Amino acid sequence: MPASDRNRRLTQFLDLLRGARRFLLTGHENPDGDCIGAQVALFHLLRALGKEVQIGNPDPLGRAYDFLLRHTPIGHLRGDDPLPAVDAVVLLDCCQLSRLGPLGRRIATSGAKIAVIDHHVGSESGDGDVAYVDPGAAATGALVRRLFRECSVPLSEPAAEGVFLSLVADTGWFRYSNADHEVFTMAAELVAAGVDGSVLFDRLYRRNHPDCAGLLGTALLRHSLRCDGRLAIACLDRDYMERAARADFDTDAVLDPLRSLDGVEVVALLKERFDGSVKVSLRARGDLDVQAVAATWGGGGHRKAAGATVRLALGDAERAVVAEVQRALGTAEATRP
Ligand SMILES: [Mn+2]
Repeated sequence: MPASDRNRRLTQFLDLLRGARRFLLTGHENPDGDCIGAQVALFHLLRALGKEVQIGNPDPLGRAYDFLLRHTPIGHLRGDDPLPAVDAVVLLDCCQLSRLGPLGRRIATSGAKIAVIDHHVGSESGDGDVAYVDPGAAATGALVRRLFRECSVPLSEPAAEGVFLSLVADTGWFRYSNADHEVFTMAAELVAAGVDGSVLFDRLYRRNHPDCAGLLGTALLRHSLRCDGRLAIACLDRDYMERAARADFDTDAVLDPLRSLDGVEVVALLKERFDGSVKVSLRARGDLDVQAVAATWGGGGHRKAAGATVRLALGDAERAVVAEVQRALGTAEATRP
């Protein structure tokens, strides 16, 4: 996108931010660390600008994130809860109301202006009346950090904690290839603003339910290597997902050990949902563009991390994913013992 276009879009976005008085911040179903961290930071930016603001997500806050509540109210809007009267709804870390389930349909008919802040490819053409989008940004929280500067608002400690959560969530604690100069520069500012990374790490990952070790082990035992060892795939059925939900186990923890295997270029995690559809999460280590693979089923994301919902039974979804990854890798299928 030409720079003039980008500037025009940012100006439109800032005009809406300044013009509206009452805001609802929301995001995709099962909000992750980037989505929630960006919401927390934007909450404090808008409050500093004198706005009325509330956060209402389509799903309840995961237990790992409950420490954020000491500074920031993070609500959950059920399908039949009344929508708060607001002038603008801000979608963070996604661009389509369809990603919000029933809540999205109610927002669509509410008459509120829709603003999008996102870093996924193609989000300019989502449901936002205005959109602040940069696919080059490592996290949505990084975009909110830039908005603090645009609005000349200094970072408060609660806002800094939100941005830091976003950055670590989407860069795998600064290990992924998207951990660029901006990420490390921001991280230094956030630490200067009072964030303690090691305390945050303990709060996020070291308060797990005792069942989580067994759940991780079970999921890892279910993996298989396909496509001549270049694809690691694990399928989690509904029964497993119910047990994971009871222990609030973040199944994304399964991805990294699989990605660590020598020769593995793609990891696919398939989760059977309660409605019978299958959520496919894809991660790439090499050059393969998993966003293009996810697009086969109408999904999206980034080159190295993408997802889609597949409307097939779990076994059929597994076959479809193997076939699609195999096509993308341009290799013959060979299953290792
Ligand atoms: Mn993100």
